[in-house]
Amino acid sequence: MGVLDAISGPRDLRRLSDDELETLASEIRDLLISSCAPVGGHLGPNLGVVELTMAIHRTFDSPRDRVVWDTGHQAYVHKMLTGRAAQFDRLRVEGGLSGYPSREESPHDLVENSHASTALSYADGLAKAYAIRGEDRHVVAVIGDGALTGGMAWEALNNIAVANRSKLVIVVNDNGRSYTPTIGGLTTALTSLRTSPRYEQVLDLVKRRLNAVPGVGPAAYDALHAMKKGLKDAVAPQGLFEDLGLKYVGPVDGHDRAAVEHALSQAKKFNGPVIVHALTRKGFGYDAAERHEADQFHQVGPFDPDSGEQESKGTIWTNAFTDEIVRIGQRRQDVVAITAAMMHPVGLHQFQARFPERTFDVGIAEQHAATSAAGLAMGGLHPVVAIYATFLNRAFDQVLMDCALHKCGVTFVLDRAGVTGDDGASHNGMWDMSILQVVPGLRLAAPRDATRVRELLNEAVDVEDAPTVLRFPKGPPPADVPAVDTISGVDVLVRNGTKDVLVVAVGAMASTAVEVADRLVAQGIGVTVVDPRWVKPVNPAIVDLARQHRLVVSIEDNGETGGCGAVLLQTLNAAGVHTPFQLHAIPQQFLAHAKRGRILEQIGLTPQAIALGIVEHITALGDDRVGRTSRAAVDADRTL
Ligand SMILES: Cc1ncc(C[n+]2csc(CCOP(=O)(O)OP(=O)(O)O)c2C)c(N)n1
Repeated sequence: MGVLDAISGPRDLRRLSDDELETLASEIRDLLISSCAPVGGHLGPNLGVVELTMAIHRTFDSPRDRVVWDTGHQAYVHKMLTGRAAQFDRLRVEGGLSGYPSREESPHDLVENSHASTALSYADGLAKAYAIRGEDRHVVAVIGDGALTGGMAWEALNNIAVANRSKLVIVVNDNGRSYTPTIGGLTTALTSLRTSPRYEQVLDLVKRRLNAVPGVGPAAYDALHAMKKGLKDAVAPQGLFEDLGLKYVGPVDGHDRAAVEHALSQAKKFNGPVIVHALTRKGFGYDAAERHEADQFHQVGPFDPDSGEQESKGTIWTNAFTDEIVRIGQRRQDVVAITAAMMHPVGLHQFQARFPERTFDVGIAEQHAATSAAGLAMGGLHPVVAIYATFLNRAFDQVLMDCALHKCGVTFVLDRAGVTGDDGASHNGMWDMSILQVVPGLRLAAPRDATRVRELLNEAVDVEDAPTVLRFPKGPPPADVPAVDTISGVDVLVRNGTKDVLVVAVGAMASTAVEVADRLVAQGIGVTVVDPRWVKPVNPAIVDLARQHRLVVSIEDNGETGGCGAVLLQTLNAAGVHTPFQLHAIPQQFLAHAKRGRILEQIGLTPQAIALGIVEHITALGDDRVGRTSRAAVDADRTL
């Protein structure tokens, strides 16, 4: 039996010897590697926080003291130390452990958000609540240097700096990287703090002397702090956090557990907000991860644990964007690209390699990305902002007021739209087409295949007087779905028999719609399938087509409320077209993690379920075709 097997909660850590703790760290690393190998996950960040997490749980008393993980992707070790190590064989699989903290799993988990840069605000609120309620509890927020580039983190720091009663310890886990190296002035400042050995040596000396004095507490700490401030001015003049008025301990070697514990204990004794600056290495202890240049296994797919070789993802939707944006960049000198700390995942790396001066990594700062893009557009360029669909939520007001109100020609490219699956509720890109519907003037395109990604991207960057958006899903694109006809910009994908059902397929749901059509045609139902390509604004050709059919069906991989189907229905009503309508979309719920295909099955976004729904609806419509359609419904039950 290993040391980890005997850990049922953080308190068990306290009785371990130094040797046992070292063994534990290596067992944790082995389990991280073996459990990520088959399913992938955030291996690199977790390898980097093994000692840090052990130190936190030895110093604080979770769940009474609260530990808030920013983003939450680095909480695997925390899960192992809070009694869940045995469940790691079911990490990130349906019904198994989530890849993020999960309140359902454990009272040690609190924030399961996964959108970055929120931990300090949660922690600020928690610590204030405990102070007001007179509860003697500490709050520990762990935030990476990447997440620290997000605006919310700075809004929180501004408030925390004056929250003197807050028993709040902010651990800055500084590995110098988001996916790729973190960029910006903040990083430069952190680097200066990190690389001032003289400062550290002297500080260590001071600390040791102080600790030799019995009863180290706030007073001694203050003395230390005052001395440190003087030193800092001499050797680290940028004093990032202290200039904000925040107490600062560090930098400390985040892989030296004892040193981290020492720093955390100092911070804990202070009983006010303190920053502990820990230096770590992403992927630490696993050669393949440490050597991996693109992201040090930040988010790895399935891989061979011995060689570290990753399974090929094959062709994904993103690849079409990657190629086409380079082509556009060659032909248009005014096109510039922005990523929010995700150069490779959103496919901008080749554009960056070709046009480094026209590529901006703004850090985890989607709001800034959007408004900076507005500025770039006002300055005569055409920015392409490539982000994951779920993270656009962050920048809604910036898209609305800063881009759209000012009629700025900015193109947003939303990757991982629709159901993404494995990463759970907060990563599904199921909100974008609803929130964007309310933006006046904005044009939204949903490509159905890789060819349409290229086509629509070119059309989007030609729009100079309004924001444009392109959204496409995770994973491999379907084989191209050819059009049999085009009506005023609307592609007709299937036209078969009588005009019974008009299926309006949004983006990636087009190939599903074509399969639906096959099933309906087999039942003797006439179907037209169209792909509007541009789904906002609604193309008047769709209104005309809807008038000519007996049932309109819309299919989209976006939330059902306020999405394309809902707006189409509203548009039809306004035009006096009262053709019966059936909407297929994602139910407006937070979806638990599972494979994308499984979730689509569960929510009924499969060809079989949609076809069945249509047959039932057509049957219920009755009239002169009742005989035929009821027969169809019976057949459908049997064969669909
Ligand atoms: C708002 C938002 N944008 C983008 C992401 C995607 N993302 C997840 S982790 C990460 C990098 C985080 O870097 P850091 O905070 O330094 O943590 P590390 O993995 O280095 O420990 C990014 C960009 C996100 N989770 N949230």
